[in-house]
Amino acid sequence: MAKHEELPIPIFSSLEPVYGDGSPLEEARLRFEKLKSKFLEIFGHQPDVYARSPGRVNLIGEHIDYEGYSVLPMAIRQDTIIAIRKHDTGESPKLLRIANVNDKYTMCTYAADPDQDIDLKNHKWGHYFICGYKGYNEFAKSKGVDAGLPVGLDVLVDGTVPTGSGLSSSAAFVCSSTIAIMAAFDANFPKKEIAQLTCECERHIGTQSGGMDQAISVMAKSGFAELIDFNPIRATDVQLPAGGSFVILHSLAESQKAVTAATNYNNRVVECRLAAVVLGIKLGMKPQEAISKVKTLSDVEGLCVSFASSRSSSDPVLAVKEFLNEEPYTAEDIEKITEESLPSVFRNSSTSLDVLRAAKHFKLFQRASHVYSEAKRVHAFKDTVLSELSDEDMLKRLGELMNESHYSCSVLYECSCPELEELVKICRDNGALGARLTGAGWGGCAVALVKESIVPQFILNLKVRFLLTENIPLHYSEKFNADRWSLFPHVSTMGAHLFQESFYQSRIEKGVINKNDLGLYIFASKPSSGAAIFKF
Ligand code: NG1
Repeated sequence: MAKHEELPIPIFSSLEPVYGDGSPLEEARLRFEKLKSKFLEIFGHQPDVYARSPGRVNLIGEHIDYEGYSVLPMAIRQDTIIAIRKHDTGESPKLLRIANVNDKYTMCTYAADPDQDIDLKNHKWGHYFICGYKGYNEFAKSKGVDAGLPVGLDVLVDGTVPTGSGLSSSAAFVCSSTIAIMAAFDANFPKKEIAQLTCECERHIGTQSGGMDQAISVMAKSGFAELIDFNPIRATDVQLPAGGSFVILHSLAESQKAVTAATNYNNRVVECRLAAVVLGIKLGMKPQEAISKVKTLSDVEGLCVSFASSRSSSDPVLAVKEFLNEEPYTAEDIEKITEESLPSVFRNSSTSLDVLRAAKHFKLFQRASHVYSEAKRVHAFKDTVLSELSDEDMLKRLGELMNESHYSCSVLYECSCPELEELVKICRDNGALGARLTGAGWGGCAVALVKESIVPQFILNLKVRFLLTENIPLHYSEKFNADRWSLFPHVSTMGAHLFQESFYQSRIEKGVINKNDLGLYIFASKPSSGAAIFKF
């Protein structure tokens, strides 16, 4: 039997295989009906075909996919659905018209030229579709096949993955776009090839994306998290232990990955490359050789491990401690080691040159320590799941690994933010076995591992309850206004306590979110299925 990743994207003629039954199916039916009628209303035609691809939550393995290390995400039920119609080849003008069911996103129109550059300085939501359009063309070329472009396309998008949340709305959009375009051309390929192609084409948006999000969005299987390996891309099913549930919580700080790339996401990619090159040189490579051969920290792991073995260890972090300074490096410090200027080292990557222009210094020790230790935690997580431990002990250990991961992201990789720190702490205070930021960070979501039996209470506490924190004098409680007290009748008899507002309640009161939308910001998720094509 062909391996899962060798199979093409499944094509369904009904929604059940993806959305199951009950309310998720009903909700999906309504979305597809709306998509179809709105498509007709906007474009005056029926769509030819539909594609969907889900968002994901990364359980562990943050900021290591672009360093070549395995990660462990699962798909969530929120997804992006695309309806598409290919124009006849003679039809002109040849345009890509990309509309959205959400009025917040106004229609974007592009020429149908697959070689067009994406205007990175002028970020538009439709750019993500162009990534897929360019990607399909590049992929067809690489296979020596005629992509049949340029051709005009009418496109309508409906996404339910919250944007800027670290749940990969961008990959859900790029993957569903690419698959919809392929389906419109009656093309289909093995999932692992589509995962690779979508990872590469999302880079047209300007982030030096690692590949995890596209891989899980394309290859996910209902009921399983996946261990994703790279080079080549491979997915291994991971059955999560019974009795635990993953709760996803939005910090309400938006993480604008594409806009902040030069100081955040791409900055870390560049710092890791520099850390790897410096380690390579310190461990015996000639500077020129290191610059030309070493792209990621995984490229020098072997050298680091050999060094560690001289100290009876196999931990690459030992080499980091020995050869990298904890103090941040200036560009000049690094150039003394590389014997080449940094703009010259990165001359082929304009997004890396943007990073160099924006950076004051480079924290090589901290970034490398995070990457090597996080890569180990991913395997520890998978080994724990496969171990003989009782479910209870297993969940406890997984929670610990998630907490360690968060600490490393926060302190060594510095990709957290005050809102995520607050949220992670509140999750732990409310009984989560572990909690961590998920995705790129700098805003977006946290994921908490919570015993299934307390999930409803956990969610309720975070949504609406005031938390009892400590005994304090009565006059503090009088600061709360009478209306709010009346929501909590039991409190009036407990005047001598400080009640801290729940994370979300306080934001509702400040008008940051609407209380009717709370379900979008905090929810439990089971592993969902991957990308699909629908032909009805
Ligand atoms: P988000 O921001 O959650 O979509 C990004 C990258 C991933 C990975 C994580 C950090 C893209 C599309 N995704 O995820 O590849 O590097 O950050 O682990 O750039």
